[in-house]
Amino acid sequence: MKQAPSLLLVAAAALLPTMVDCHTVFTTLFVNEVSQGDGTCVRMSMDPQHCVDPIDGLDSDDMACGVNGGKAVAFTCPAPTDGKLTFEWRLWADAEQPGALDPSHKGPCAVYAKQIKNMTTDSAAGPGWVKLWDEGYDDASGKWCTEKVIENNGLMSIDIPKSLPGGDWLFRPELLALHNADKGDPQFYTGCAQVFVQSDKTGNLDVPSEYSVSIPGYVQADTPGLTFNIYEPRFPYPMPGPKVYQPAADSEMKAAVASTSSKAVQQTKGTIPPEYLIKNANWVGVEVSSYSTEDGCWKASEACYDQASECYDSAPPTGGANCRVWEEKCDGITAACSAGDFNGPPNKGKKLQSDDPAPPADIPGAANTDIEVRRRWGRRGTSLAASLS
Ligand SMILES: *[C@@H]1O[C@H](CO)[C@@H](O)[C@H](O)[C@H]1NC(C)=O
Ligand SMILES: [Cu+2]
Repeated sequence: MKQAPSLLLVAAAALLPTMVDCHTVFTTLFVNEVSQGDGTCVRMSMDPQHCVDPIDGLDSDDMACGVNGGKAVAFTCPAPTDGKLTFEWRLWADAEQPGALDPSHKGPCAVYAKQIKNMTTDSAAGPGWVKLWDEGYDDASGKWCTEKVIENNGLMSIDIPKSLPGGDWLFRPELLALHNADKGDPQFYTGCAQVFVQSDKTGNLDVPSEYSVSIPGYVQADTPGLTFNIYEPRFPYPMPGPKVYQPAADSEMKAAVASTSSKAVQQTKGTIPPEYLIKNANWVGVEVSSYSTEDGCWKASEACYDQASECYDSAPPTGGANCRVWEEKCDGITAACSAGDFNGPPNKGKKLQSDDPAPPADIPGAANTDIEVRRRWGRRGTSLAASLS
């Protein structure tokens, strides 16, 4: 039974030499169930052949936001203070084939977050990470978290805790596959979403040290949750990493947010230009300058193709479908120039049809809602007890 997956892999690899084996990659962020577009605001490996691979080395800086995750992407997606974030995992980055994760990849999931002062220059790797949610093995359903992610078509959601201070944040979904953990090979998958939290709270998240960890550094090869044998399990599963931080319910959170102001912090960096005609991951195409001469026409054609090149060069493994749509616009300008129509551009300012795929299925509810509800009940219970005594 344990041999089957690897035989399948060998067979598949022989048939399709370019096919990547069945790991996974975080490709797409949804804010309040709205897709931000494949790769938009997402730090992922830029290598199409290896973007779905697990992180190589527990002490690697890639543990923070994945391969190439140390470099900011151009866009940071805004989200309301208690907004819902959904992370989509895929077997194939460009969704050329469906699927989120191979069923053999059983293990826990988590979402971490880190407050960022400067998205361009601050390091993702290093201290300051808090865990907002995790789930390991669910006794009631007999399922690992990764199995639930597969059932949810690769979608994993959390609510942003209301009391997180506003500004730039990295949100880091994490899957840990334990199918080879008994052989010393726990497989971490991660990436990061750049999110601007729109809150009227400002200041630094300064949490008690037991909640805040450094990534890499928060797990070691001998951490019990990383050596767990899923074929001969001895539950409960020891969840790796720090305790989950529940700022909305914790009184220390008030102290954690240094100052408050009455206005929501305005995003100034990493905004997506509103006038774009089409977007591909972290690139947008903007209209070329108007022209009324032959020379101007050819210059516009060239400027259009220059943007297309930037699009392809910046496209992550989720693909360049919208770069091709943009290129067709350039072909249209070129055709007009060739035909002697030197007034343009044609269809000036017209939005182009975007190929962003819809979510693969219904988006699941936030996984950390349970925690909040339980805490609220807990508090209500306490105050009820107080009023009765
Ligand atoms: C981040 O740092 C860079 C380089 O020092 C600077 O140009 C940029 O303005 C900074 N951004 C913010 C939001 O402070
Ligand atoms: Cu794998």
